[in-house]
Amino acid sequence: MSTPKLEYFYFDACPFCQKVLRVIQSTNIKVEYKDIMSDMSSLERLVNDTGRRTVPCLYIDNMPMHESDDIIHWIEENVDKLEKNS
Ligand SMILES: N[C@@H](CCC(=O)N[C@@H](CS)C(=O)NCC(=O)O)C(=O)O
Repeated sequence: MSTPKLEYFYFDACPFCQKVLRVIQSTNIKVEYKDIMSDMSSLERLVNDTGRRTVPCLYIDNMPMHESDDIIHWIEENVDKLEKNS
């Protein structure tokens, strides 16, 4: 089975995003970063898909997940099957 594609929507000054980022970095999982402050197409996609501009949001195979604690919990539960950076 292939590993899920992960896209991480965030902006730098968001403390909830930083909390999730620390887990992304410590687990070394591979994500595509989507900075909604510098990339308007990512912001538009987030708003179109979720009706909100709230971050952090982790897209798991194109399914958006909000809430930093839920995202961290999901990463910790699934870390063994996620692709890592080389
Ligand atoms: N309970 C949420 C809080 C997320 C949150 O408040 N994010 C702020 C940035 S720090 C935000 O995106 N605010 C803009 C909005 O919700 O429209 C979490 O833990 O992820």
